Amino acid sequence: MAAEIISGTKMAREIRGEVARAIEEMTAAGEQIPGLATVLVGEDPASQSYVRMKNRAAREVGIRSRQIDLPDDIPEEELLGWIEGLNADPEIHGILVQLPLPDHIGRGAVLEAVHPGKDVDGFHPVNVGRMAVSDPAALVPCTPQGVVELLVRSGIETRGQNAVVVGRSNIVGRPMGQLLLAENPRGGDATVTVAHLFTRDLAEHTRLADILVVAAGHPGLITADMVKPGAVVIDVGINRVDDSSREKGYRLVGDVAFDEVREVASAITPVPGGVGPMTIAMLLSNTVKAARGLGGPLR
Ligand code: NAD
Ligand code: L34
Repeated sequence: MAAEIISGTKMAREIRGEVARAIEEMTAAGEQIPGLATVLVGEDPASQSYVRMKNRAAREVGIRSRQIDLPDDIPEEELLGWIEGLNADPEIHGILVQLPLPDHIGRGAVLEAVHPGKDVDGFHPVNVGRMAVSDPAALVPCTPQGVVELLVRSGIETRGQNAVVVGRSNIVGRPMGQLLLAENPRGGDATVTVAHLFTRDLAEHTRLADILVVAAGHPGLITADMVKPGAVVIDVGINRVDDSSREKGYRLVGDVAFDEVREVASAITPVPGGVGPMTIAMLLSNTVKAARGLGGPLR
Protein backbone atom coordinates (compact mmCIF):
# COMPACT_ATOMS: atom_id res chain seq x y z
CA MET A 1 0.00 0.00 0.00
CA ALA A 2 1.47 3.34 -1.01
CA ALA A 3 0.72 6.27 1.27
CA GLU A 4 -1.39 9.27 0.46
CA ILE A 5 0.94 12.21 -0.05
CA ILE A 6 -0.22 15.22 1.93
CA SER A 7 0.49 18.41 0.00
CA GLY A 8 1.54 21.23 2.29
CA THR A 9 1.90 23.44 -0.77
CA LYS A 10 -1.76 23.05 -1.64
CA MET A 11 -3.00 23.43 1.92
CA ALA A 12 -0.81 26.47 2.53
CA ARG A 13 -2.28 28.08 -0.59
CA GLU A 14 -5.78 27.59 0.84
CA ILE A 15 -4.77 29.11 4.17
CA ARG A 16 -3.12 32.08 2.47
CA GLY A 17 -6.41 32.66 0.63
CA GLU A 18 -8.26 32.61 3.95
CA VAL A 19 -5.78 35.07 5.44
CA ALA A 20 -6.11 37.37 2.41
CA ARG A 21 -9.92 37.38 2.79
CA ALA A 22 -9.64 38.12 6.52
CA ILE A 23 -7.40 41.09 5.75
CA GLU A 24 -9.85 42.37 3.12
CA GLU A 25 -12.62 42.22 5.71
CA MET A 26 -10.49 44.00 8.29
CA THR A 27 -9.60 46.82 5.95
CA ALA A 28 -13.20 47.10 4.71
CA ALA A 29 -14.23 47.46 8.36
CA GLY A 30 -11.75 50.31 8.75
CA GLU A 31 -9.30 48.29 10.83
CA GLN A 32 -5.56 48.66 10.45
CA ILE A 33 -3.60 46.88 7.77
CA PRO A 34 -1.52 44.18 9.49
CA GLY A 35 2.21 44.93 9.49
CA LEU A 36 5.07 42.42 9.78
CA ALA A 37 8.76 43.13 10.38
CA THR A 38 11.34 40.44 9.67
CA VAL A 39 14.81 40.90 11.10
CA LEU A 40 17.69 39.11 9.42
CA VAL A 41 21.15 39.24 10.98
CA GLY A 42 24.00 38.20 8.69
CA GLU A 43 24.04 36.62 5.26
CA ASP A 44 23.31 32.93 5.69
CA PRO A 45 21.90 31.93 2.27
CA ALA A 46 19.19 29.62 3.66
CA SER A 47 18.02 32.28 6.13
CA GLN A 48 18.03 34.91 3.38
CA SER A 49 15.88 32.70 1.23
CA TYR A 50 13.37 31.87 4.02
CA VAL A 51 13.03 35.55 5.00
CA ARG A 52 12.52 36.53 1.38
CA MET A 53 9.80 33.89 1.03
CA LYS A 54 8.12 35.15 4.22
CA ASN A 55 8.06 38.76 3.02
CA ARG A 56 6.78 37.81 -0.39
CA ALA A 57 4.00 35.65 1.07
CA ALA A 58 3.07 38.46 3.47
CA ARG A 59 2.72 41.01 0.69
CA GLU A 60 0.66 38.63 -1.43
CA VAL A 61 -2.02 38.44 1.26
CA GLY A 62 -2.04 42.19 1.90
CA ILE A 63 0.24 42.38 4.94
CA ARG A 64 2.58 45.38 4.97
CA SER A 65 5.98 43.82 5.42
CA ARG A 66 9.33 45.28 6.16
CA GLN A 67 12.61 43.40 6.02
CA ILE A 68 15.41 44.66 8.23
CA ASP A 69 18.84 43.38 7.19
CA LEU A 70 21.56 43.81 9.78
CA PRO A 71 25.28 42.99 9.60
CA ASP A 72 26.66 39.78 11.06
CA ASP A 73 28.83 41.71 13.55
CA ILE A 74 26.08 43.94 14.93
CA PRO A 75 26.45 44.36 18.71
CA GLU A 76 23.65 42.75 20.73
CA GLU A 77 22.69 46.12 22.23
CA GLU A 78 22.12 47.55 18.79
CA LEU A 79 19.92 44.63 17.74
CA LEU A 80 17.91 45.08 20.94
CA GLY A 81 17.53 48.77 20.01
CA TRP A 82 16.00 47.79 16.66
CA ILE A 83 13.56 45.47 18.38
CA GLU A 84 12.54 48.20 20.84
CA GLY A 85 11.85 50.50 17.90
CA LEU A 86 9.64 47.87 16.26
CA ASN A 87 7.85 47.21 19.57
CA ALA A 88 6.95 50.90 19.70
CA ASP A 89 5.94 51.19 16.02
CA PRO A 90 2.12 51.24 15.74
CA GLU A 91 2.22 50.05 12.12
CA ILE A 92 4.07 46.87 13.06
CA HIS A 93 1.96 44.11 14.62
CA GLY A 94 4.30 41.17 14.14
CA ILE A 95 8.08 40.88 14.67
CA LEU A 96 10.15 37.90 13.59
CA VAL A 97 13.87 37.56 14.27
CA GLN A 98 15.14 34.85 11.94
CA LEU A 99 17.21 32.12 13.61
CA PRO A 100 19.99 31.12 13.92
CA LEU A 101 21.68 34.26 15.25
CA PRO A 102 25.47 34.77 15.29
CA ASP A 103 27.24 33.26 18.32
CA HIS A 104 28.04 36.59 20.01
CA ILE A 105 24.36 37.40 20.37
CA GLY A 106 22.32 36.00 23.24
CA ARG A 107 19.32 34.35 21.66
CA GLY A 108 17.31 34.42 24.92
CA ALA A 109 17.78 38.15 25.39
CA VAL A 110 16.69 38.83 21.82
CA LEU A 111 13.60 36.62 21.92
CA GLU A 112 12.58 38.13 25.27
CA ALA A 113 12.95 41.63 23.89
CA VAL A 114 10.14 41.12 21.37
CA HIS A 115 6.81 42.35 22.77
CA PRO A 116 4.77 39.18 23.51
CA GLY A 117 1.77 40.59 21.65
CA LYS A 118 3.92 41.04 18.51
CA ASP A 119 5.79 37.75 18.89
CA VAL A 120 4.45 36.02 15.76
CA ASP A 121 7.04 33.21 16.14
CA GLY A 122 5.69 32.36 19.60
CA PHE A 123 9.19 32.11 21.06
CA HIS A 124 8.83 34.65 23.93
CA PRO A 125 8.60 32.92 27.35
CA VAL A 126 5.18 34.52 27.90
CA ASN A 127 3.83 32.79 24.79
CA VAL A 128 5.66 29.56 25.62
CA GLY A 129 3.90 29.63 29.00
CA ARG A 130 0.53 30.56 27.55
CA MET A 131 0.76 27.73 25.07
CA ALA A 132 1.71 25.31 27.85
CA VAL A 133 -1.58 26.12 29.64
CA SER A 134 -3.60 26.22 26.38
CA ASP A 135 -4.38 29.92 26.74
CA PRO A 136 -6.13 31.00 23.50
CA ALA A 137 -4.18 34.28 23.62
CA ALA A 138 -0.92 32.39 23.03
CA LEU A 139 0.90 33.09 19.79
CA VAL A 140 1.92 29.54 18.86
CA PRO A 141 5.16 28.67 16.97
CA CYS A 142 4.50 28.46 13.24
CA THR A 143 5.98 25.07 12.37
CA PRO A 144 4.19 22.91 14.96
CA GLN A 145 1.00 24.93 14.42
CA GLY A 146 1.36 24.19 10.70
CA VAL A 147 1.67 20.47 11.43
CA VAL A 148 -1.55 20.57 13.48
CA GLU A 149 -3.33 22.29 10.58
CA LEU A 150 -2.01 19.65 8.17
CA LEU A 151 -3.36 16.86 10.35
CA VAL A 152 -6.74 18.48 11.06
CA ARG A 153 -7.40 19.58 7.49
CA SER A 154 -6.43 16.13 6.19
CA GLY A 155 -9.06 14.61 8.49
CA ILE A 156 -6.48 12.77 10.61
CA GLU A 157 -7.80 12.07 14.09
CA THR A 158 -5.32 12.80 16.89
CA ARG A 159 -7.54 12.07 19.90
CA GLY A 160 -6.39 8.95 21.71
CA GLN A 161 -3.69 8.22 19.12
CA ASN A 162 -0.08 7.44 19.94
CA ALA A 163 1.90 10.42 18.72
CA VAL A 164 5.68 10.25 18.69
CA VAL A 165 7.74 13.39 18.10
CA VAL A 166 11.42 12.99 17.24
CA GLY A 167 13.29 16.13 18.36
CA ARG A 168 12.84 18.43 21.36
CA SER A 169 13.96 21.85 20.12
CA ASN A 170 12.19 24.99 21.33
CA ILE A 171 11.22 25.80 17.73
CA VAL A 172 9.66 22.50 16.71
CA GLY A 173 9.80 19.31 18.79
CA ARG A 174 8.88 20.59 22.24
CA PRO A 175 5.94 22.81 21.20
CA MET A 176 4.84 20.02 18.82
CA GLY A 177 4.59 17.63 21.75
CA GLN A 178 2.57 20.17 23.74
CA LEU A 179 0.07 20.83 20.95
CA LEU A 180 -0.54 17.11 20.41
CA LEU A 181 -0.94 16.67 24.17
CA ALA A 182 -3.26 19.65 24.70
CA GLU A 183 -6.84 19.10 25.85
CA ASN A 184 -8.13 19.92 22.41
CA PRO A 185 -10.11 17.80 19.98
CA ARG A 186 -8.57 19.88 17.17
CA GLY A 187 -5.13 18.31 16.81
CA GLY A 188 -4.67 17.45 20.49
CA ASP A 189 -5.75 14.76 22.96
CA ALA A 190 -3.01 12.38 21.81
CA THR A 191 -0.74 10.22 23.96
CA VAL A 192 2.63 11.83 23.36
CA THR A 193 6.21 10.62 23.42
CA VAL A 194 9.02 13.07 22.68
CA ALA A 195 12.25 11.35 21.62
CA HIS A 196 15.64 13.03 21.22
CA LEU A 197 19.36 12.48 20.81
CA PHE A 198 19.65 10.57 24.08
CA THR A 199 16.66 8.29 23.51
CA ARG A 200 18.06 4.78 24.00
CA ASP A 201 16.22 2.85 21.32
CA LEU A 202 14.53 5.28 18.94
CA ALA A 203 12.90 2.58 16.79
CA GLU A 204 11.26 1.00 19.84
CA HIS A 205 9.31 4.26 20.27
CA THR A 206 8.68 5.20 16.65
CA ARG A 207 7.18 1.76 15.94
CA LEU A 208 4.39 2.50 18.42
CA ALA A 209 3.42 5.74 16.65
CA ASP A 210 0.07 6.15 14.91
CA ILE A 211 1.31 9.68 14.13
CA LEU A 212 5.05 10.20 13.76
CA VAL A 213 6.41 13.76 13.56
CA VAL A 214 10.11 13.97 12.78
CA ALA A 215 12.18 17.12 13.40
CA ALA A 216 15.76 16.03 13.96
CA GLY A 217 17.75 17.56 11.11
CA HIS A 218 19.23 14.19 10.15
CA PRO A 219 18.56 12.97 6.57
CA GLY A 220 17.25 9.44 6.30
CA LEU A 221 16.94 8.99 10.08
CA ILE A 222 13.55 7.28 9.84
CA THR A 223 13.56 4.10 7.76
CA ALA A 224 10.64 1.83 6.86
CA ASP A 225 11.40 -0.70 9.61
CA MET A 226 10.88 2.07 12.21
CA VAL A 227 7.34 2.85 11.07
CA LYS A 228 4.15 1.01 12.03
CA PRO A 229 2.14 -0.04 8.96
CA GLY A 230 -0.61 2.51 8.37
CA ALA A 231 1.01 5.29 10.43
CA VAL A 232 0.82 8.97 9.45
CA VAL A 233 4.33 10.38 8.97
CA ILE A 234 5.03 14.12 9.10
CA ASP A 235 8.55 15.06 8.01
CA VAL A 236 9.62 18.46 9.34
CA GLY A 237 13.31 18.01 8.48
CA ILE A 238 14.88 20.20 5.82
CA ASN A 239 18.38 19.11 4.86
CA ARG A 240 20.58 20.12 1.96
CA VAL A 241 22.38 17.17 0.41
CA ASP A 242 24.96 17.46 -2.36
CA ASP A 243 23.57 16.73 -5.80
CA SER A 244 25.72 17.62 -8.78
CA SER A 245 22.82 16.94 -11.15
CA ARG A 246 21.04 20.03 -9.79
CA GLU A 247 21.78 23.54 -10.88
CA LYS A 248 22.32 24.68 -7.28
CA GLY A 249 24.56 21.68 -6.50
CA TYR A 250 22.24 20.38 -3.79
CA ARG A 251 18.70 19.18 -3.21
CA LEU A 252 16.43 19.26 -0.18
CA VAL A 253 15.50 16.10 1.69
CA GLY A 254 13.67 15.50 4.95
CA ASP A 255 14.55 13.30 7.91
CA VAL A 256 12.46 10.42 6.58
CA ALA A 257 13.63 7.94 3.93
CA PHE A 258 10.66 8.93 1.79
CA ASP A 259 10.69 6.24 -0.92
CA GLU A 260 10.68 3.30 1.48
CA VAL A 261 8.52 4.83 4.23
CA ARG A 262 5.75 5.75 1.79
CA GLU A 263 5.31 2.02 1.20
CA VAL A 264 4.34 1.37 4.83
CA ALA A 265 2.69 4.63 5.95
CA SER A 266 -0.94 5.54 5.24
CA ALA A 267 -0.09 9.22 4.70
CA ILE A 268 3.19 11.13 4.46
CA THR A 269 4.38 14.69 3.84
CA PRO A 270 7.01 15.33 1.16
CA VAL A 271 10.09 17.55 1.40
CA PRO A 272 9.96 20.07 -0.16
CA GLY A 273 6.26 20.86 -0.39
CA GLY A 274 5.20 19.56 3.02
CA VAL A 275 5.60 21.33 6.35
CA GLY A 276 7.77 24.22 5.02
CA PRO A 277 5.00 26.08 3.17
CA MET A 278 2.68 25.55 6.15
CA THR A 279 5.19 27.31 8.44
CA ILE A 280 4.95 30.40 6.27
CA ALA A 281 1.15 30.24 6.08
CA MET A 282 0.93 30.11 9.90
CA LEU A 283 3.22 33.13 10.18
CA LEU A 284 0.71 35.09 8.12
CA SER A 285 -2.15 33.84 10.24
CA ASN A 286 -0.29 34.74 13.46
CA THR A 287 0.35 38.24 12.09
CA VAL A 288 -3.38 38.76 11.56
CA LYS A 289 -4.08 37.42 15.05
CA ALA A 290 -1.54 39.87 16.50
CA ALA A 291 -2.94 42.78 14.45
CA ARG A 292 -6.40 42.03 15.83
CA GLY A 293 -4.95 42.29 19.33
CA LEU A 294 -5.75 38.65 20.06
CA GLY A 295 -2.21 37.63 21.01
CA GLY A 296 -0.52 38.12 24.36
CA PRO A 297 -1.20 41.02 26.71
CA LEU A 298 -2.58 43.22 23.94
CA ARG A 299 -5.90 41.38 24.02
P1 NAD B 1 17.59 21.33 16.37
O1 NAD B 1 18.91 20.91 15.87
O2 NAD B 1 17.45 22.50 17.25
O3 NAD B 1 16.94 20.10 17.14
C1 NAD B 1 17.03 18.78 16.67
C2 NAD B 1 16.43 17.84 17.70
O4 NAD B 1 16.47 16.52 17.19
C3 NAD B 1 17.19 17.83 19.02
O5 NAD B 1 16.26 17.90 20.08
C4 NAD B 1 17.92 16.49 19.04
O6 NAD B 1 17.98 15.95 20.34
C5 NAD B 1 17.07 15.64 18.13
N1 NAD B 1 17.86 14.67 17.36
C6 NAD B 1 18.92 14.94 16.55
N2 NAD B 1 19.43 13.80 16.05
C7 NAD B 1 18.67 12.78 16.55
C8 NAD B 1 18.74 11.38 16.44
N3 NAD B 1 19.66 10.77 15.70
N4 NAD B 1 17.83 10.65 17.13
C9 NAD B 1 16.89 11.26 17.89
N5 NAD B 1 16.79 12.60 18.04
C10 NAD B 1 17.69 13.34 17.40
O7 NAD B 1 16.69 21.47 15.07
P2 NAD B 1 15.24 22.13 14.83
O8 NAD B 1 15.35 23.59 14.75
O9 NAD B 1 14.23 21.51 15.73
O10 NAD B 1 14.99 21.59 13.34
C11 NAD B 1 14.92 20.20 13.06
C12 NAD B 1 14.81 20.00 11.55
O11 NAD B 1 13.62 20.61 11.09
C13 NAD B 1 15.93 20.63 10.74
O12 NAD B 1 16.15 19.83 9.60
C14 NAD B 1 15.35 21.96 10.34
O13 NAD B 1 15.92 22.47 9.15
C15 NAD B 1 13.91 21.60 10.11
N6 NAD B 1 12.96 22.69 10.27
C16 NAD B 1 11.99 22.79 9.36
C17 NAD B 1 11.02 23.76 9.48
C18 NAD B 1 9.92 23.80 8.49
O14 NAD B 1 9.20 24.75 8.43
N7 NAD B 1 9.72 22.75 7.72
C19 NAD B 1 11.05 24.66 10.55
C20 NAD B 1 12.06 24.54 11.50
C21 NAD B 1 13.00 23.53 11.35
N1 L34 C 1 12.64 32.91 13.88
N2 L34 C 1 13.66 31.32 12.56
C1 L34 C 1 12.53 31.84 13.07
N3 L34 C 1 11.30 31.34 12.80
C2 L34 C 1 11.18 30.26 11.99
O1 L34 C 1 9.96 29.73 11.78
C3 L34 C 1 12.33 29.70 11.40
N4 L34 C 1 12.31 28.65 10.49
C4 L34 C 1 13.41 27.68 10.48
C5 L34 C 1 14.71 28.47 10.44
N5 L34 C 1 14.71 29.65 11.28
C6 L34 C 1 13.57 30.24 11.74
C7 L34 C 1 11.67 28.64 9.31
O2 L34 C 1 10.80 29.44 9.00
C8 L34 C 1 13.16 26.93 9.20
N6 L34 C 1 12.07 27.60 8.53
C9 L34 C 1 11.57 27.27 7.25
C10 L34 C 1 10.48 27.92 6.70
C11 L34 C 1 9.99 27.59 5.45
C12 L34 C 1 10.58 26.61 4.72
C13 L34 C 1 11.66 25.95 5.26
C14 L34 C 1 12.13 26.27 6.52
C15 L34 C 1 10.06 26.29 3.35
O3 L34 C 1 9.13 26.91 2.90
N7 L34 C 1 10.64 25.30 2.67
C16 L34 C 1 10.21 24.89 1.35
C17 L34 C 1 11.41 24.77 0.42
C18 L34 C 1 12.11 26.06 0.24
C19 L34 C 1 13.31 25.95 -0.67
O4 L34 C 1 13.16 25.48 -1.80
O5 L34 C 1 14.41 26.33 -0.20
C20 L34 C 1 9.55 23.52 1.42
O6 L34 C 1 8.80 23.21 0.49
O7 L34 C 1 9.81 22.81 2.37
